[in-house]
Amino acid sequence: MWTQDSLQQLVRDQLSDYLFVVVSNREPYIHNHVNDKIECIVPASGLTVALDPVMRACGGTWVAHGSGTADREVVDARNRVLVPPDTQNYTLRRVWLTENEVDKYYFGFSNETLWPLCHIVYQRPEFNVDDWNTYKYVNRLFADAVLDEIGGRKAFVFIQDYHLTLLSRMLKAKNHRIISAQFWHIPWPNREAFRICPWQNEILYGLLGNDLLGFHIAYHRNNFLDTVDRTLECRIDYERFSVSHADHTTFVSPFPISVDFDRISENVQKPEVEQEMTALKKKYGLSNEIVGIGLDRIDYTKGIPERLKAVDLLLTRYPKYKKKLVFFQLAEPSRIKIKKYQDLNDEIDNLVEQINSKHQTTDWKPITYIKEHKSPVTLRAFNRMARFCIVSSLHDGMNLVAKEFVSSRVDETGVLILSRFAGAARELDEALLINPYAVDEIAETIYTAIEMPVELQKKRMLRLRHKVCENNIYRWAADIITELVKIESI
Ligand code: ADQ
Repeated sequence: MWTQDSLQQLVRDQLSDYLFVVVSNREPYIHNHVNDKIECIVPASGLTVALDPVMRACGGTWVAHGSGTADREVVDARNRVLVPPDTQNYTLRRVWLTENEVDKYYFGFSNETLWPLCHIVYQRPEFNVDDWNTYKYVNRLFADAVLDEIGGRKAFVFIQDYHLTLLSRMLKAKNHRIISAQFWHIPWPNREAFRICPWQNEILYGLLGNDLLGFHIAYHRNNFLDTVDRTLECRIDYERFSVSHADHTTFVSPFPISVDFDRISENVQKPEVEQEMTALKKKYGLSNEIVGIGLDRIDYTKGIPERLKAVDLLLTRYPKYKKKLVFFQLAEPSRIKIKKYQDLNDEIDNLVEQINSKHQTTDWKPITYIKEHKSPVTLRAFNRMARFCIVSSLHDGMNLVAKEFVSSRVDETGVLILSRFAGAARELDEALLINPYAVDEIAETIYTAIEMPVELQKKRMLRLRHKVCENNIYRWAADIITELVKIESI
């Protein structure tokens, strides 16, 4: 079983000569001005939520875009600040970007091109050459910051996600003592989907600058290898899952990401979570209602309208649940500068209003929509109060909400309803699996979840908890580090 301590030991034993550097677009802690104070928040991002415990264990430096309104005020002369605020285990080095750069590199190329390209949810990607040029330029800005942190030392650079596909080659061109791994947090689509990208060669070539490339599941790894095979002149070894291109070899493997099971299981039992549950019950007038939850960034990949329609259908088909069921949709607005996200926000607002006005009575409404960022304590409280949690992603790399729900269920009850098209479904097959496009199927599955006897809930939940406990976030990081060390010694 991997723990924070055993991961720390692994890093000490295997990487002691190396500086450990994580690079991502999103920063793990954001400082914002709130009224007259500076407040530090943890963003709603699966990537940062997963990697923070790894950095707490490993120490080192995390390089990321400084996006908070007060970020510049808390850094030193080299743009660094120690985080987490209470324990200060590692350094956060902030990279500054102009509004124009953020528009084109982040909202543009990353989220209007690569995001819809890799998620097959029938949203057409935009291909804009200006965005692409800015994306290249911003990758260079990140490379400069990372190289500055490393100096001439040996370093293990762990690059995150689709915002930084060109980084590894930029780093290695300047410092050959760098080893790099990159983890792709979203799905990799089939080659027919990827080949429409006018810059596919540059992106694939960029990613193959890494020594190790990780995906959540073997299916995404296989799609990637197939894409490379059809696009670049290269040699693929399907025994070792490696790609040799020019004079460099990249190993490509699945590493299913996870959460800090022990920490969540411990935190949900703290008095502040109990107090929050009491406060929430009072605020929303709950006594013996059946509570369902959905908990997401507002994104068109997460299938939020589909699940709300399923709640509507359930109540139409089984009116006995009227006044008995309350579904809480917690949702943090995300990428709101992009038109498709604005439209989705409007669609959800309208749906909630329509469904509530169709079913509500004087003292009850079926859906409570909480559209804001919530603290971990509040999220844990909802996870504990829920009879069922719906994760209905139309396509998702992994989905940590599912694993957080399981980790929170210290009482071993509760039912997870999980999309077959989320990477998490490969592991968590004791959940009730759904096709998220089939509203009728979701509605019937909610019915099954509500009616499931406690003994059966426990049987399934125990198995789920066992899996998430064993395949925790420390194991994910340890597997990547172990693989990298193996590659280094080949
Ligand atoms: P995301 O698409 O960001 O991650 P996910 O894995 O579901 O998605 O994580 C979302 C995180 O945001 C969770 O930790 C959740 O608790 C939190 N959150 C949701 N709503 C919130 C709210 N209202 N307030 C505060 N926090 C909230 C990407 C990929 C995923 C992959 C992760 C990690 O899209 O497939 O699982 O990276 O690799």
